[in-house]
Amino acid sequence: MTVERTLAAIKPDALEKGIIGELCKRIEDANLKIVAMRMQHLDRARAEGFYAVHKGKAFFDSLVKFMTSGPCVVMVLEGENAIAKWRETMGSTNPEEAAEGTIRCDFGTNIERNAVHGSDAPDTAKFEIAYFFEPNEIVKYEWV
Ligand code: IDP
Ligand code: MG
Repeated sequence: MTVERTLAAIKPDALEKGIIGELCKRIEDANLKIVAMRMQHLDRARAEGFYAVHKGKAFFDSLVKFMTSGPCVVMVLEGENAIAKWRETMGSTNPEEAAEGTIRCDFGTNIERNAVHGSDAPDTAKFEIAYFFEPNEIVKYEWV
């Protein structure tokens, strides 16, 4: 087991639903520690840069529009196998295919408005964390 960090985001659809607290609770219940957190309303350039890997795909323009439609909560999560664990806690991209009890199953509206984001691999986690946070914005504390 290795301690990892991953970038998580609560997307604008989840803020509209008033479930920030519920989602933070699920994060901590999954033994993932929130070590950085900020509310941020992405502008177009910021959202396009974040999702650059999807540029050219049919859903890209709509995704950018959605992600800039309201604020997000961006976070760094830390824990053992944090990247895979957060992906499991979120569930599949399409809420209709997401396993029962996952966030996207419980709160996703459709394949685009799916409540949360999570990095998918160590290299993307590194890029995405640095995209939103300076090293000195990531804090250290122990659970006792
Ligand atoms: P992920 O968020 O589960 O990693 P990705 O394939 O990386 O899924 O897609 C990024 C985001 O783009 C998704 O979370 C979702 O909001 C949106 N998205 C992905 N596929 C589609 C699609 O087929 N139609 C509309 N939106 C999509
Ligand atoms: Mg992805």
